[in-house]
Amino acid sequence: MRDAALAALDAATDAAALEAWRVAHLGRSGALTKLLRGLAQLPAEERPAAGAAANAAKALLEERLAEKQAALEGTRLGQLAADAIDISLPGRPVAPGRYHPSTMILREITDIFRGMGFQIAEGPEVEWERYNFDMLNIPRDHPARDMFDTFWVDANRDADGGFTTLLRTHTSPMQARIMEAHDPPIRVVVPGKCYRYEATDATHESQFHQVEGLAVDKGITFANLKHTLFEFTRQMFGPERKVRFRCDYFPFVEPGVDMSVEWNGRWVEILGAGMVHPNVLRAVGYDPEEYTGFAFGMGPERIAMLKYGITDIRLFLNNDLRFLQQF
Ligand code: FA5
Repeated sequence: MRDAALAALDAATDAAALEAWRVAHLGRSGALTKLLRGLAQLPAEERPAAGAAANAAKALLEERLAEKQAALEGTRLGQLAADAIDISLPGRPVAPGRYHPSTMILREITDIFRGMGFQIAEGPEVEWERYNFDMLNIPRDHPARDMFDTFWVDANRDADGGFTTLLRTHTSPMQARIMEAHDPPIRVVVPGKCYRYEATDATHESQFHQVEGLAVDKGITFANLKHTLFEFTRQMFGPERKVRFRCDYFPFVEPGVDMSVEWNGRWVEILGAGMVHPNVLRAVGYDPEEYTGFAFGMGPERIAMLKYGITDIRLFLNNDLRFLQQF
């Protein structure tokens, strides 16, 4: 019995097996315990020798169990020590995140307009053709659609099989959405991403931001537009920076202008603007005899380029940390 128990003990290699072994061989209903209890049934002269042998076996098994437990504990402690965290090691630095330059300039722009009493709204980047074009006085066959090289989205088609959804080419569709949902007075700016299918160069990307502005009320005039945009450029670039207005054409304004800022001896266009076209007001159910408004759409990346001396707009989206970490 002793030898069988010792062989079984050799085979036990973890704490659970050891405990099972203890129960089987030394436990209250284990074989050895039963044997010790049965001693009383032996003839009196055999009892001392049998008792001594059984007790010796029990002592030996207990001793071996203790040894084995200690050995096992030793390897477990060794493992724990090996796994331990060395709290004296210096930590790995976590690089702090930072804002993208487009985010920074967008916040700067919207803050300036907030200071002039404009609210901020946002709208969908996947837009209906209707808002991006039709409601802005650009019906399907209008040549001005060529101004906006469009990424169409094949999600919806009209009866003739034509696409009716697109990646918005400008933030101007939000003019129609906002006027449709609210009565005047309106004073709002809309920051957001725009997309155009065009060959990229130093001042043109196929994904860029715009900030749309819209003010509609009784008696809004071109002078209000000019004042607002001059005040904006004064705060953004400082009072010394040269800016210029020129006539420009957009189907959704009349008259239309663009505004450029001087940079290294040349003019860089930063926005288009004008008085909201009566057809646009009519399309949203406003009476153009009662209400007038101005609107503008500016390019924040262009503004950041002028402000920080960035020479190529493509730097904004090519994820070069040497560029991004300068802001
Ligand atoms: C428009 O998109 C008109 N919706 C602006 C407007 C709004 C006019 C309201 C009148 C009333 P334009 O295509 O010129 O116009 O773009 C406006 C500005 O967006 C540009 O001045 C420029 O700063 C920026 N922009 C346009 N295309 C790109 C491009 N591919 N990459 C970077 N910036 C661009």
